[in-house]
Amino acid sequence: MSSEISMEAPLQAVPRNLDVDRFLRHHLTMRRIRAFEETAVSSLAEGLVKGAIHPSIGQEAAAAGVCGNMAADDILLSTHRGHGHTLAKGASPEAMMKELFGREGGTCGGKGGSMHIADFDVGMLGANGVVGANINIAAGAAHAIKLLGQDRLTVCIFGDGAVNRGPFLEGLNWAKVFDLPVLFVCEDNRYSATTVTGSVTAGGGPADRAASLGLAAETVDGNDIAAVDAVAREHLDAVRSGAGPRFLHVVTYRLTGHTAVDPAAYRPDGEADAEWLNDPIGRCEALLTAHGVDAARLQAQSDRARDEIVLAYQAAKDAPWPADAKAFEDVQDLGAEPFASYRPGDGR
Ligand SMILES: Cc1ncc(C[n+]2csc(CCOP(=O)(O)OP(=O)(O)O)c2C)c(N)n1
Ligand SMILES: [Mg+2]
Repeated sequence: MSSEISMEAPLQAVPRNLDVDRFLRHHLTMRRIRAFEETAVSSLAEGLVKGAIHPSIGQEAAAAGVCGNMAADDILLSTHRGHGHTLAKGASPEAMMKELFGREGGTCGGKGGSMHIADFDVGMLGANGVVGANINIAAGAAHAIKLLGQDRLTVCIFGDGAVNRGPFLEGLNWAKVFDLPVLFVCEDNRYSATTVTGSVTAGGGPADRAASLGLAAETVDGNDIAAVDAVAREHLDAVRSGAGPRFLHVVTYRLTGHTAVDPAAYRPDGEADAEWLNDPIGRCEALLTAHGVDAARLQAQSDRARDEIVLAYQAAKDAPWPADAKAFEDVQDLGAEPFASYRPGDGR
């Protein structure tokens, strides 16, 4: 596996009048996500990451194109594969790396880890380890926005596996019945852990299911940053202007295993190698090159992203462990057993 750019990456139809600065920003976001996750994977091997991590390597255009178009006070719900979404929404890579390492200064004080990263300061309500559970939380957040009469929206990103769970029906139905300001985004990497999702999904797929509930739904090539950017903006604008819930089916591919330690031996030989030619970062770089951006500029952006993540890694590694007493902060029902009789340091 390599994240080197293939200069043979297929060129998408080159849009005229490309806003180069806009796509340089998307490129930097994708490079930051890639660097963050490659560093997280190597840090896991070093024993620094506590718990599992689920890389989104290969899926960065979905994060950049959707979350990069959200307003600062819009609300985001993500999944177990949420580093990219969280970074693109504006969370600090240093605080996120500390969170992965379980250290003080992590976005959740080191108590959440990768699968429960939340950063309310940037409107990121949480990653979620329960497949599909974020869909109903997103409907609730959108309902709150509507009841409060606020001018913001909710984006809920979930995987293709989530469309086969009950909350998909419950959350989309609720959102449509109450005309809530929420954009549902199915980030379809074609696998649900070790299962090819299409082999266990009846009917026409995610967009058809959403359309059956009356949501305007669109499918887009999720490795084409120009397409994701355009379609996400259109749907976010519509939701923001009061059109009710909408649905995006973003088709991409998971270039790594399900977790960082999964060799993905269940895949057909050569499948992932072929998909590396469709790497969204390579395609974005080809797009920018076709619009006159020189290789040195792209390399400078990659170096900048890499340097930033090296600093985040070092800061996380040097950060202290949280004080024992912090384990009892932000915990509900402190008066109930086992907490009532438990004191920091007990039983260790
Ligand atoms: C309710 C529930 N069932 C099963 C699992 C175990 N599990 C973790 S990730 C995963 C696959 C999810 O696939 P998808 O929604 O496509 O997300 P992806 O991992 O591809 O990003 C499963 C089955 C879980 N976390 N939650
Ligand atoms: Mg999937």
